[in-house]
Amino acid sequence: MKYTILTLFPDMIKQGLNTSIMGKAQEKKLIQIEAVNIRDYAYNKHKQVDDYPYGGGAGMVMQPEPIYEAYKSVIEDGNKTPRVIYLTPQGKPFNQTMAREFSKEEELIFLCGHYEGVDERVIDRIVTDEVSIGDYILTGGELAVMVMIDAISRLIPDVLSNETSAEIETFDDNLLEYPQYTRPAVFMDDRVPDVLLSGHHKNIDVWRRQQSLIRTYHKRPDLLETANLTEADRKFLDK
Ligand code: 6GU
Repeated sequence: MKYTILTLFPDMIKQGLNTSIMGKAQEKKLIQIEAVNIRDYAYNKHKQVDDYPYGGGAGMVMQPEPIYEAYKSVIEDGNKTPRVIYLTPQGKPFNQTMAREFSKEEELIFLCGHYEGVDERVIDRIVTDEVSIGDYILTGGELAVMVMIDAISRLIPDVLSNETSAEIETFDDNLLEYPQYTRPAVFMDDRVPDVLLSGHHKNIDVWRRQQSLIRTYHKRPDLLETANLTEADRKFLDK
């Protein structure tokens, strides 16, 4: 997967994704991250990339030309152009289903806005997807891009090791994950549930499924509306 990020703060992206699993994934060439500085495509000698909003009002608006030029610099000639994701609180809420869908692409371009926004005309021309990472306002799209790249990349084959596999986890059936325990078996008089020490794999699976259901019911009941529930799950929840 190749990610190209159009941003005013390329170092923020580079540094933020240089460590841990994202750093390893880059070393192993499973993902490639290119951060393009929009300011390099500024039109005037002061390297200015924003201006006052037409019609007045607070703040500054990012001008269309530098963004368009930055975009053109990364687009190769050909009939298939990559999706261009604009990070904005007005976008479609990002979730695991979207992460899975994006992870199947060969290349993604992200546009990070700043200030009060981006001139609408360049959004109309280059953006294919508008995405938000939640109902709150960030100062810029950079943190949101890092969140998306992390969530997408861990679904790409071989980015996670077997030990950290993404095969079974929270949201796979739209349910939260069951609780986990490790040694010691007793911590401050609190014992690990007996079933987990029993070695009885069938019982462990049943217990874990029930824990997932209980947790989801208490912490995120909204998820149960669209969860993949079996007949046994429904019986258990009815009790
Ligand atoms: Cl994607 N961008 C910005 N600037 N703020 C946000 C956001 C994105 N998602 C939530 N708040």
